[in-house]
Amino acid sequence: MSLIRPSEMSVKCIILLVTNLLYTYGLNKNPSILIIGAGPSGIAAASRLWKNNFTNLKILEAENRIGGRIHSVKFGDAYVDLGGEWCHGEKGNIVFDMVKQYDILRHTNASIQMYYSNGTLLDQKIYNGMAEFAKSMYASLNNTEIEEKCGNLSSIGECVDSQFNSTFAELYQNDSDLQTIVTEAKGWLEGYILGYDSAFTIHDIARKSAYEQCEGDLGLNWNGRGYKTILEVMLQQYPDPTQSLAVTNNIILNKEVTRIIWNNSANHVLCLDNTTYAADHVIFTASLGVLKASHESLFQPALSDEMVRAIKNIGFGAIMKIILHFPHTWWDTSQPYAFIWSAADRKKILTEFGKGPVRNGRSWLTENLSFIPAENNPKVLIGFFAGEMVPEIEQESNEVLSAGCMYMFRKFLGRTHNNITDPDDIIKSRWYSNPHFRGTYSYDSAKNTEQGLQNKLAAPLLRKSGDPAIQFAGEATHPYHFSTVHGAIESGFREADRLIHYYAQH
Ligand SMILES: Cc1cc2nc3c(=O)[nH]c(=O)nc-3n(C[C@H](O)[C@H](O)[C@H](O)COP(=O)(O)OP(=O)(O)OC[C@H]3O[C@@H](n4cnc5c(N)ncnc54)[C@H](O)[C@@H]3O)c2cc1C
Ligand SMILES: *[C@@H]1O[C@H](CO)[C@@H](O)[C@H](O)[C@H]1NC(C)=O
Ligand SMILES: *[C@@H]1O[C@H](CO)[C@@H](O)[C@H](O)[C@H]1NC(C)=O
Ligand SMILES: *[C@@H]1O[C@H](CO)[C@@H](O)[C@H](O)[C@H]1NC(C)=O
Ligand SMILES: *[C@@H]1O[C@H](CO)[C@@H](O)[C@H](O)[C@H]1NC(C)=O
Ligand SMILES: *[C@@H]1O[C@H](CO)[C@@H](O)[C@H](O)[C@H]1NC(C)=O
Ligand SMILES: *[C@@H]1O[C@H](CO)[C@@H](O)[C@H](O)[C@H]1NC(C)=O
Ligand SMILES: *[C@@H]1O[C@H](CO)[C@@H](O)[C@H](O)[C@H]1NC(C)=O
Ligand SMILES: *[C@@H]1O[C@H](CO)[C@@H](O)[C@H](O)[C@H]1NC(C)=O
Ligand SMILES: *[C@@H]1O[C@H](CO)[C@@H](O)[C@H](O)[C@H]1NC(C)=O
Ligand SMILES: *[C@@H]1O[C@H](CO)[C@@H](O)[C@H](O)[C@H]1NC(C)=O
Ligand SMILES: CC(=O)N[C@H]1CO[C@H](CO)[C@@H](O)[C@@H]1O
Repeated sequence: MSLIRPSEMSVKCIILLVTNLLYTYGLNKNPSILIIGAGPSGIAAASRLWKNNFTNLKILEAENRIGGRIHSVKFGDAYVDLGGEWCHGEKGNIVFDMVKQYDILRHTNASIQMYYSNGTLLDQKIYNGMAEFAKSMYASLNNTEIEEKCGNLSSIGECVDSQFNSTFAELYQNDSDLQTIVTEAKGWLEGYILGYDSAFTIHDIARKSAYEQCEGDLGLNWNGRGYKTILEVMLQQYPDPTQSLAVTNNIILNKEVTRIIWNNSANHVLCLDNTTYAADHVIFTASLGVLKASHESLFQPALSDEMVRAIKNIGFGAIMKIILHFPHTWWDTSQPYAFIWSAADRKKILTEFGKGPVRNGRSWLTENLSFIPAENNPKVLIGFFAGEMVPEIEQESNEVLSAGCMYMFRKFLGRTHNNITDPDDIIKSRWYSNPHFRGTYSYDSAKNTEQGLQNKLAAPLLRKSGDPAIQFAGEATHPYHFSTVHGAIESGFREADRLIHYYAQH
């Protein structure tokens, strides 16, 4: 029998390994972590934890793809985005910072050409006046004149209603044609505002919001690569795919979580397919829409009253995109289009084009529409709808949607554009009806008077030991960048850092 003495070398190795583990995990353990949702916040949290050697990690995703409300689809010559599309700002924007070295982002031409339903191009000053007016409605812009008039009003809608006529009457006092058109364009203006906040009505959008814009260009586009690029950057698949983080192997798709049970020692996660997972920590990232619909069944024990109040009182609505591909380009690809219905043409639709949703005598085709040319994708137009009819428009067939868009293009653009042809392909978003989202992004609601609701939504559920049991990330948990991809990513990093710091101290 011979005693094998370990070599000096391997002893050193073992000591090094043990020290390393102790150093990295303090308690000499690699805690088990479940991240629920593989949208930008979940991917951000997973990638940061992974790079910090927290490898006992799984991501459970209900959809059959990663990305969540980032959904870039190859369509035509490039990628288009059914969800998040633009990087909003440069300074203090984590998305901008992560990709600036790669020179991908491009400026978007935001100068909209407005067409009137009699087929004429309207003077640029109408759009400029509308955009200026829309901006002035937000209290954060400190417009003293508007503040004097709207200072006591809680919603953007009330301020628009009270200021619209007088503002434009003054602006266009010598031009009754312009005054008529502007009055008819009020609905479009509402839709323009709804697009920023994804509410169903501007009467629910708070004038005073905690949202903070990043300085710089608010409409940077991905030049046909899609917003998915930011996921590839976080997962180190871009620019060099061979550097891909192995955490991608730990993403489990088609895995809808139905219940999260926790106590002072453990978390237990149940899924729709009856599988179960145990974990030391859970990071929950599903949308505020999912929380509104299911928080009662999702969490055991129930969430605190304070948290439930935040879930109820932060706003969550929906916008919609209809994306059309044509056999050839018949429009001007350099700028977006907006369509203003005359009161007479608005009435005519119901007899001229009777298909699709109608509410209170209004056709879905008058619901706040704009079309923008897709970048690097000359045969594709992206249409935006906003307002209370979005849930119904989502349900409509592609045939009706495409016929409706064509009816509109011919009416507004027929006089000025040649060769308008029917599309040969169409895709559309369905964020509201998808139970894994139930809408598009969060906003500060005019009905709410409490400050800092986003922070209440972000508060982790702690064990008696102070150990975080359930953490919350996602755009709606960001105190001032909510509703955006950069906000979602910052919230994911925040929750990863919470665990990293916790284990550095314990
Ligand atoms: C139409 C549209 C346009 C937008 N435009 C912009 C824009 O131009 N710029 C911008 O910055 N932002 C934009 N946004 C907002 C931005 O896309 C979102 O703020 C961001 O993607 C949210 O990321 P998240 O990780 O918080 O949530 P999500 O992306 O929703 O990720 C959460 C994930 O959780 C999954 N999930 C849900 N329930 C469960 C469950 N029970 N079990 C397991 N998984 C579950 C979901 O499938 C999803 O993948 C837009 C969004 C939409 C929809
Ligand atoms: C992760 O572990 C590796 C090797 O075990 C080590 O070299 C590295 O420094 C660790 N990273 C961090 C962030 O702790
Ligand atoms: C359309 O309406 C505008 C505004 O009233 C008017 O200036 C223009 O001449 C009209 N165009 C046609 C073709 O009727
Ligand atoms: C508006 O005023 C507030 C408080 O005085 C200030 O913090 C903020 O920077 C101002 N915003 C703008 C856009 O000037
Ligand atoms: C706003 O409310 C205050 C206090 O109730 C009142 O004094 C002031 O006149 C109101 N201002 C406007 C513009 O209504
Ligand atoms: C603004 O003008 C429209 C149309 O002329 C009218 O119906 C509405 O009552 C006016 N609103 C206000 C607040 O004066
Ligand atoms: C309207 O016309 C009057 C008289 O011609 C002129 O003094 C005024 O400046 C004009 N207003 C605008 C907004 O153009
Ligand atoms: C805590 O939850 C775990 C997992 O569901 C369970 O096994 C354990 O018995 C629970 N502990 C207490 C004290 O309830
Ligand atoms: C899960 O379990 C329930 C109750 O036992 C059963 O009705 C259901 O069919 C199961 N679902 C799957 C996907 O196995
Ligand atoms: C942007 O739009 C304006 C006017 O709407 C147009 O004159 C200009 O050429 C466009 N710029 C680019 C870069 O396409
Ligand atoms: C537009 O139509 C005319 C006549 O049919 C044709 O000669 C021309 O090539 C078409 N242009 C495009 C861009 O398809
Ligand atoms: C042009 C138009 O119909 N605009 C509508 C936009 O959406 C709001 C809210 O649903 C409606 O009130 C407007 O009429």
